[in-house]
Amino acid sequence: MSNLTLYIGNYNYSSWSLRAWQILRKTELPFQSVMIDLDVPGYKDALLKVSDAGTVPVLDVNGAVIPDSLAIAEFCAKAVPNLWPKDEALWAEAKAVVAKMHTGFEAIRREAPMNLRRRTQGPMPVDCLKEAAEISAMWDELLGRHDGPFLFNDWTIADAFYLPVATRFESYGLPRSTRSDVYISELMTDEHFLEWEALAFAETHILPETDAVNL
Ligand SMILES: N[C@@H](CCC(=O)N[C@@H](CS)C(=O)NCC(=O)O)C(=O)O
Repeated sequence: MSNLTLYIGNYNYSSWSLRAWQILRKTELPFQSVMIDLDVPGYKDALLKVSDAGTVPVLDVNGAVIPDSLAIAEFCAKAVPNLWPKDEALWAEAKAVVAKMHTGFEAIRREAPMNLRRRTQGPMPVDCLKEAAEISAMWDELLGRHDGPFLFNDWTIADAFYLPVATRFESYGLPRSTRSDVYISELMTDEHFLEWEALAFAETHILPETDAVNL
C-alpha cells in the first residue's frame, strides 16, 4: 500500500487544497495531512521545501511528489474507479469542465476568494457577477441534461472542482438560478465537505486581506 501525505493550506482559505483533500477522501485510501499556514512570514520557503511549485496542495506518494490539484485528482482516479464518468463522452465533457475551472474564472477567484467562514451580501464587481452568471448557466445546462444531483449524474471529480465555487456563491451571496442553488446545497452538505468546513470554523489562522474583501 502507498504511503500518502497530502500537504494543504488553511482550511478556511485554501480552495485548491480542499479540492485535492475531498477527492482523496472519496478514494477511502488512508493518508495523512500536513498543513502549511499561508501568507505568514517564511511560508513560501516552507512550501518550496515540499515542492518546486511553491504551492499547495502537494501529494507525496512514497516519495514521488505531485504538486497540483488536477494531477492529484488523476492519481486518485487511477487508484480507484468511478471518480470520472464511465461513459466516454461524459468523461471528456467532465475533463473540459474541470479544465475550465483549473485555468479560468479568474475574476471570481480574485474578487471572491474562498473564505468558508464568510457571509456577506454586499455588491460584487461586475466581472465577478458576469462569471457567476456564466457558471450558474453552465451548471444549469449540465444538470438539466443529466439526471443529477451532480454535474454528471453521480459525484465525480468535476463536482470537487466546483465545490469551492459553490462556497463562494454562499459566502458572497452571488445570484444563481434555482437549479444551481439546489446543486450548491448538494455540494455543501457532502459529508467530507462538512468535515473540512468544521475544521475551517475551528481554525484560528486569519488572512486579514481576504477577510476584508467586500467589507
Ligand atoms: N494550479 C495549482 C494552484 C495551487 C495554488 O495556487 N495554491 C494556493 C493555495 S489555494 C497556494 O499555494 N498559494 C500560495 C502562494 O501562491 O504563495 C493547483 O491546481 O494545485
